[in-house]
Amino acid sequence: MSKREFYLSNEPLITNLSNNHKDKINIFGVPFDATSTYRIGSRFAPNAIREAFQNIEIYSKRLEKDLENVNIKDLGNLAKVGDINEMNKMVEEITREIITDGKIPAILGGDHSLTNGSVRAINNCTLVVFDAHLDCRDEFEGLKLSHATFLRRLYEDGCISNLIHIGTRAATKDEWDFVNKDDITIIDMEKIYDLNTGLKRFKDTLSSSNDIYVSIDLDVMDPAFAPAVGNPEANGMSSREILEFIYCLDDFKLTGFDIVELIPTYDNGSTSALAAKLLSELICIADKR
Ligand SMILES: [Mn+2]
Repeated sequence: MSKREFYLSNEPLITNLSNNHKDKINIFGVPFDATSTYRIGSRFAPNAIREAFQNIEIYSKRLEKDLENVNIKDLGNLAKVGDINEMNKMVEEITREIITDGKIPAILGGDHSLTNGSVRAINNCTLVVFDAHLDCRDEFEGLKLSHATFLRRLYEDGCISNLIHIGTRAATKDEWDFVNKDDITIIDMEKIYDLNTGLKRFKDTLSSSNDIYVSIDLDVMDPAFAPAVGNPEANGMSSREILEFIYCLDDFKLTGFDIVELIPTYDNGSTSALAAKLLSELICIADKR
């Protein structure tokens, strides 16, 4: 091995931590925030999450798994585009390639609209969304497709067999009416005031699920835990609460996941540290598959 190979790294990429085995988890970033309607800057989040990830402990005591022994391949960031349809098309195609190769996509946003691309690459998935907002508006500020409407588009297009929405607390009357359906489970904030009841409801709903895709909008968190998000909403989840929900996934088959809506310019470090922790625990769970 040359000194160049030995001493230099290709940071900020999270690279293969061990080259002895084939990679299983494929990370890519989507530096796209063109549909953000309040604070902008989530385009800078993929590299901020990578940097935080490289500075946390990656042995999971809870899951008894050491990420030092998991083969993670970081594919880098999506080419910069300003058009949501173009971004969605690229994200869908990349996600489909990763899944067809038998690997698990771990996507770092970007604003939440990227999920409109990734979920379309999976047939009939169970979609688990952590988000303060329902993102089920019919249109928002003149856009039919944006980070505030994409979930309605996915549902209307029949891309989801089952939707579980967790941490919900901010939506219009029209959106609350829209999600009152048999194949949509809403575990809103009031349903997790008693955490064990909320977790049981989550596990019961998951038990009939096949391919599970998890999308975490960091604004599901209380702003005290994660202040650096695009649209902060009071009365959200604590770090402990979201992690307990994530650990429920350990018994199920995880097909892919994304973490979105971090705005590094508003961060004191706490939001990216949480994003990195969620990334590391989700990789542990995905690698078990
Ligand atoms: Mn949101």
